[in-house]
Amino acid sequence: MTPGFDMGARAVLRCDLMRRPPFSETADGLCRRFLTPAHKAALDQLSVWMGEAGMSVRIDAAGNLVGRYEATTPERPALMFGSHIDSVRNGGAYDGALGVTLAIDCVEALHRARRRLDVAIEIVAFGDEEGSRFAASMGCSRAMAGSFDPAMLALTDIDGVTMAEAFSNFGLAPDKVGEAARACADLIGFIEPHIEQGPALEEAGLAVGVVTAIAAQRRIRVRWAGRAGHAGTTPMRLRRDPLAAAAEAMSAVEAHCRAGSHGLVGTVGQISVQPGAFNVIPGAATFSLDVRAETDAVCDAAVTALLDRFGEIAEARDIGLEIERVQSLAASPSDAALSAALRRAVEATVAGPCLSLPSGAGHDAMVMAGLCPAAMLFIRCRDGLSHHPDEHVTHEDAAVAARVLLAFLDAYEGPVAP
Ligand code: HGY
Ligand code: MN
Ligand code: MN
Repeated sequence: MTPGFDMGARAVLRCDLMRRPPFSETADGLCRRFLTPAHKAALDQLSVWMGEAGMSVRIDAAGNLVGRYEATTPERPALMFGSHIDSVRNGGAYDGALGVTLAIDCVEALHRARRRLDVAIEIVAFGDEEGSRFAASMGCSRAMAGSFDPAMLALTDIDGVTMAEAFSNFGLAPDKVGEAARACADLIGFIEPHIEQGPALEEAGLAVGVVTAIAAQRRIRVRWAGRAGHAGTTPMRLRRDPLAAAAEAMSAVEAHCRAGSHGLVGTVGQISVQPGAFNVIPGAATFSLDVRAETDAVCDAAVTALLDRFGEIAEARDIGLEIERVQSLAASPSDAALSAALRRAVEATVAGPCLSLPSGAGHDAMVMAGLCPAAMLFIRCRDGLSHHPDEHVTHEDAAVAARVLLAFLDAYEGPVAP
């Protein structure tokens, strides 16, 4: 099928366009947080592109953009494609957004060829996957999957704005977010095209691969409370320094996870210190802990071991310790039938076998798996780098991914109803 535009390459260029204001809150590096004007601008732009692809569009009660390309007969259940369009601070242009722009390229190719399938096609742009504005993540796919926790509405951003206020400011009723939930009968399956954000495809010399499972993920906030004091007059033997305790704990995270298996990783990405003055011994220190592994059992065993170690450190240093479990995402195996169909599409598109690989990164697909069968197509990214301005995808790899998605649709012989 020759759609008359460079499928895949255009998807990359559209992500490049959206890495700058007004689609980014900052000019130096992409920052597109949930329910901000940058998010709104991205929704408006994607709505235009979806409309050009022959889709009807709507914003659901959770702020998700949902495009729909009707089947040969109206009101058929849909195969849904998509990903998130929010970003981490100083993030890359393709993490999430490429999954949406690639899907739009594919639908536009069908539209230009005046083709319709027995199933409808929907494309979703989830507004909050990263949790870069409010602490818990995946709020939008949770709303669509019917698992949104209203307690999230009380979370505040760095400026003290609650998620509820952010919804209201965006023109959405916070008490109606749950209305975004879809019925199982609406969706046959969810396919998330996404950059790999890791080195496996590049090491294998492959443009695309199919995800076997998404890692279990635990997010925990760890607070250490000591006693502030004068940096010059307080002897070391009399100190109860919470930052020193936190530093010992952070080293323990690295050592434990380095020695782990089953893809165990542990990350301290945020740390804050009070009062944070040059000449004051800290009174309090707080850090974030992100622990992941291929299975829930390995992930939970690591969390237990680390929290026990933190307790030992706190006791030995006479430091207060408070543990706040922020989020827990279960390991999510991909749907076997959808993944097999994706693998067939890959093998029909590129010479050679299709690589199947796990995802250490979390994705909306792990939440959507609670609503319908879910699978993921990974696209190679340079050096496996992501969550970084130098995140890079080649036009050629994106074109391969677009052809795979079209081959998947072309050959789709699955159920036309869930
Ligand atoms: O943190 C993650 O794995 C994803 O990028 N939100
Ligand atoms: Mn991400
Ligand atoms: Mn992502």
